[in-house]
Parts: sequence; structure tokens; C-alpha cells
Amino acid sequence: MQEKFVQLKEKAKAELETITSSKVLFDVKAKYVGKSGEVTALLRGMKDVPADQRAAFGKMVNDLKVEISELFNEKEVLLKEKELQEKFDAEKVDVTIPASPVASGSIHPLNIVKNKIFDAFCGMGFEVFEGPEIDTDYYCFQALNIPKDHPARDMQDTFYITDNILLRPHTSPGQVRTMEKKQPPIKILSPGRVYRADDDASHSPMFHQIEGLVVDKGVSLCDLKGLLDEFVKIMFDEDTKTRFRPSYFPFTEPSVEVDVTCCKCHGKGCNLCKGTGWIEILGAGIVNKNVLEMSGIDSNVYSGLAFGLGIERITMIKYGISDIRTLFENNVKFLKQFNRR
Ligand code: FA5
Repeated sequence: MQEKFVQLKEKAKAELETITSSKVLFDVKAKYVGKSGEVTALLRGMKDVPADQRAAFGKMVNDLKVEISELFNEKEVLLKEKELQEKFDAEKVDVTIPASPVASGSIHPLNIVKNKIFDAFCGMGFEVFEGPEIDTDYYCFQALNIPKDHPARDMQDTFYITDNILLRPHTSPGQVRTMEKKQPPIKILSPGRVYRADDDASHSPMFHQIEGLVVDKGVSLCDLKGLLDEFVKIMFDEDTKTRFRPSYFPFTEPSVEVDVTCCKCHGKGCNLCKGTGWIEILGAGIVNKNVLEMSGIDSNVYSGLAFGLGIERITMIKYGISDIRTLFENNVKFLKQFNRR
């Protein structure tokens, strides 16, 4: 019997040598000292042992169980340490490796320019009012002194949804909607998308305008000139000058087209300004008395100035962009140039 115990211990030791993982170790340990293990099975032979030797036999089996369990426990500690070390090695982070570059977005040039225009005018006390993109004939034309069959309606080739509902061709309806809601003093910007049946290198069927409106007592063309002079200095540079050319808009009287000195040649004449030294940036004028009256403002007490500029036009002038379509193609190579980093 003694020999059998020694053999079992040697067998367990030999098997232990071959084990390399704690998971396998657990199973092998059970094979020897678990409930149905080989050592436990020895106790089943107790009935064949003479009664006076049973206590000694039981003690020997228990001692063997303890010895083999200890061998397994020692190995388990070693294996667990080894496995933990392997896990650490596998998860090791080299903090000295340079980080991979993170692709960052950039603000679209139209938004850069829009924000700059807002900053310029909001700094002069303007508030922002947004009107609807789909509007009625009344707000887009009639209330702006452009009755049905007025030849000025040809000035904007309009996208009609029904006879009365259309995609607004300009942001000037913002003037009317503001004046209907608010009595002077009024000083607002009305930005947004506008739509016209136009399509070439400098005209897009969808583009962005910003309308400006000031209504108060004694507002004159001088105020318009002073306001726009200040604006172009902020928008372009200190040396930029404006000039007014007589023009016609049914909703302003007098009306002007406003030019600025070319930001590329500073007035000398170049390909950007077609040799004139000047570039047109917006339409403006003194609000027609009919428009004030139709919106419920007493034109004998108040007068107003208004202007409407195209954000694409100013962006193209500012950044020397020759084709308006590049602003809508979302070509990442083009847009990346405006990344401020
Ligand atoms: C108007 O739209 C007037 N409502 C502006 C105005 C407001 C005048 C208040 C007086 C008082 P105009 O059609 O000129 O005006 O357009 C204004 C600006 O929009 C132009 O100077 C130009 O910069 C821009 N623009 C016009 N059509 C297009 C187009 N198809 N694509 C891109 N920009 C355009």
C-alpha cells in the first residue's frame, strides 16, 4: 500500500511538470484530489483495511492529499505570476511612439465670411432676424413695391412653387417682415439662402445673401455711405474705399450699386477687376416710402436705408476664387486651405 501511495505522488509530480497553464492545472488537480480524484478513491478501499489499521490508513490518505494539494498550489502561484506577466507584456503601451495625426475639419469659407460680416455689423449694433426660405409673392415682391406685371420681376428669374408661393429670390422680404413686427428704431441683418434661375461661373441657382436694414428718424444716404465705408474696412482692409453708382431697385429710392477698390490691385487695375480698379459688392439705397407705408411705418416721420450683399461674391473677392461652383463642391483639398491651424 505504501508503495502505491509513493507511485501516486510520483505520477502527480511528473504530470505537474508538464503543465503550463493554470486552467489545465485546475483540471489535473481535480483528477487527483477532487471529489472523484484518484487520492479520494483510495478512501473507498478503507472497508478492506483491517479495523485496527483504518485510522492509520485514513491519516496516510489525508497526508497524501495535503502533500499533492500543496504541490499543485505552489505550481499554481508560479503559473499565475507567469500568466499575469505575459498579459502585461501583451498590453504594454509605448508612450514614446508619436500619436497618429487626427484629421480635423475646418470652417467653410462661406461661414468664415458670414461670421466676419455678422461681427462687423453686430459690432455696430445690428440684430439678426431670419425669414423663411419659402415665401409668398406678397413678401418677395408686392410689399417691396414690385406689383404683379412690374418689369422689375424679370430682374430675378424666380423659382415658383405655386402662383403665390416661391423660393425667395432675395433676402429683402426680411425687411418687410421686420417692419411689420417692430416700430423704429430698427437695425437688423437678415441672412439666408436665396434661389434664382442663374448658373455660370459667378452665379449660382442657390446662394446666400445678407440684407441690412436701418429705420429711424433722419436716416440718409450719408449714413449708408458711412456704414458701408466702415464695413469694407473691417471686411477687407483699412485702405479699401467704396463708391456709389446710381442704380435701380423698386424698393429703394435712390438706389445704388456699391463698388469697392479691388483688393488684389488696390485700384490700379488687374484681371480680377477687369482693369477698372473697382469691384461691385452689393446693392443698396434709401428705403422707398411706399415700402415703409405698406409695412405700417410713417414715412413722414421715419426714413430707412437698406442693402443686400451676396456672401459668395464677397468670399470670391476676398480669397481670389474664380468659379462660384468650387464653394459648393465640398472638395476636401479646397476646403483644407481654410483650416485655421
Ligand atoms: C438684390 O437682390 C437686392 N435685393 C439687394 C438690395 C437690398 C438692394 C436692399 C437694395 C436694398 P441683386 O440682385 O443685385 O440685389 O443681388 C445682390 C447681390 O447678390 C449681388 O451683388 C451679388 O453679389 C449677389 N448675387 C446675385 N445673383 C447671384 C447669383 N445667382 N449667384 C451668386 N450671387 C448672386
